This record gives sequence, structure tokens and C-alpha cells, in this order.
Amino acid sequence: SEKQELLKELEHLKPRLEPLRILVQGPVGAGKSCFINTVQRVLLGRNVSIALESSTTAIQGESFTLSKHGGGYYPFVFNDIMGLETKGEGIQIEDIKVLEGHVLEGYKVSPQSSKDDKRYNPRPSPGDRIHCLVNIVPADAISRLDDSVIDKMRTIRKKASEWSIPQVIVLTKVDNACEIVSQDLRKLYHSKKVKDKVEVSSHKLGIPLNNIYPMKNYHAEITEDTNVDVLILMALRDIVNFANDYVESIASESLPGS
Ligand SMILES: Nc1nc2c(ncn2[C@@H]2O[C@H](COP(=O)(O)OP(=O)(O)OP(=O)(O)O)[C@@H](O)[C@H]2O)c(=O)[nH]1
Ligand SMILES: [Mg+2]
Repeated sequence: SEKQELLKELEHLKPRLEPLRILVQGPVGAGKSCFINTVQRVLLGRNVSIALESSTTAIQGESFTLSKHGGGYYPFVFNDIMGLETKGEGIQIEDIKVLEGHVLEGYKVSPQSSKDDKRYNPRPSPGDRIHCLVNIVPADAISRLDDSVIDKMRTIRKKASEWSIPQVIVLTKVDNACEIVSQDLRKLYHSKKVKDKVEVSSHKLGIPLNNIYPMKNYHAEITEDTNVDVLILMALRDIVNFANDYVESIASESLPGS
């Protein structure tokens, strides 16, 4: 099946360097934690509310390692940074130096943090950087999001663009945005309402339509839904491949003599 194919492809992934680092950003309540949980659930093939290995290492975010079904870990990690709602709190623009890999374990981001901090990494290697930026946007609330939240996301996105870091939008909560889709997820690509949300989010964040992944997270329901699984896995496959492409490109850049 399509799901098995995708799982196999992810299972056999051998990136140029490990782990690939995927940064997840988005407004409070957008579904960031649910997305990471759903990814782990689909990869393991069972409910996993406690299976995620989490450590608060890097920035204000938590870093999540994903377990394999047969033991071991996938060669990619998710970093979940806190919601971008609060003015003056949450991520500070300077803090996006994390994108470049300037931040070592234990570095505490605060408005006072500076380059003098011992845990500031002045010479980040390709493996320290973020390799893909995933913008989590709630389909049902995109039109109502505060401009300041969109501005912060755009600022981080633009910074990521300067370093050529690939970027996508994961558009969550499509079930809340469209009644028909909520009843049958297979109607997703025929939904005028979802199409509209995809276009609005593309316009607001400046990310092309073909890098937007509308989907539904596992949240309240216990029962497995292959349609949810396939949507998640297709997005994940692209995200890790984009991350790996990026790693390939920066690795060849930094080869001596090139
Ligand atoms: N209907 C629906 N609800 C969702 C979906 N994804 C997440 N939710 C719900 O949205 C709420 C917020 O989800 P979280 O994953 O905690 O959001 P978050 O982005 O991690 O929020 P913060 O950590 O506070 O920034 C929860 O009540 C979830 O159950 C989805 O795809 N569909
Ligand atoms: Mg969360």
C-alpha cells in the first residue's frame, strides 16, 4: 500500500549527516505538539502519547527524537519552539541564530543573551544548523491570526531564506475548516474551503502553494485512519528529503577547494 511504501522509504533513509534538524514554528495552539505526536504515532503504528523522547536541550524549544518500530531512532529530530502569540515573549528575533546553529546545549535564550555566553557557538558546523523550517498554521484560524504573529513567522522565514533553508507550511485542522472534509478526509483535495485556506496561508507567509501540506492531526480520536497516516507520511517524506537536499548542498559548499 501507499502507506507501507512511504514507511519503508523513511525507514531506509540514509541522510548525509545525522540527525537532520527540523524546526517547527507556529502560533499558540496551532497543533505543533500534536503534529510531532502524530508523526511519531504514524511511524510506530500505534498510539504514543508518552513514546516521544524529549529533551530540553537547544533553545526555548524541546527537541524530539523519533523511535523506530523495530527499535532505534530515525535520523531526524524535531525542535518545537514555543507559540508565537505573546508580544515581547516567545521567540525573539535575535534568537533565530538557532537557525544557523549558533546555539549549543544549555544555551538559554533571553533578551539578555549575547555572543559572550559560553554556550554560544561561534563556528557552527553544517550539522548544527536547522535543515528545514516547518511553519504550522491552523486552517480554521489563519484569517484570524494576529498580524504580529504572522510578522514574526515571516521574519524567521525570511532569515531562513537568506541561508537557503527549505521551508514548508503544514496546514493543520482542515477538519475544522471544512465540514465535508471532517466527515471524509479523502475529499480534501476537492474542498473549496481548504483550497482557500491553502491560498491564504501561502499569501500571508510567502510560501509557494506546492510547499503547503493540508492535513489533520490525530488529536481526540483513538482509531487509526489510513488517510491521516498517508497525508502525514507524504509531508514527512518531503520534509526530510528537503532537509537532506539542504545538507547535501551545504556540505559540498564547505568542501576544501570548492
Ligand atoms: N480538530 C483538530 N484539532 C487539532 C488538530 N491538531 C491539533 N488540534 C487541537 O488543537 C489544540 C492545540 O494543539 P497543540 O498541538 O497543543 O498546539 P501547539 O501548537 O503545540 O500549541 P502551544 O504548544 O501552546 O504553542 C489541541 O486541543 C489539539 O487537540 C487537528 O488537526 N484538528
Ligand atoms: Mg505545544
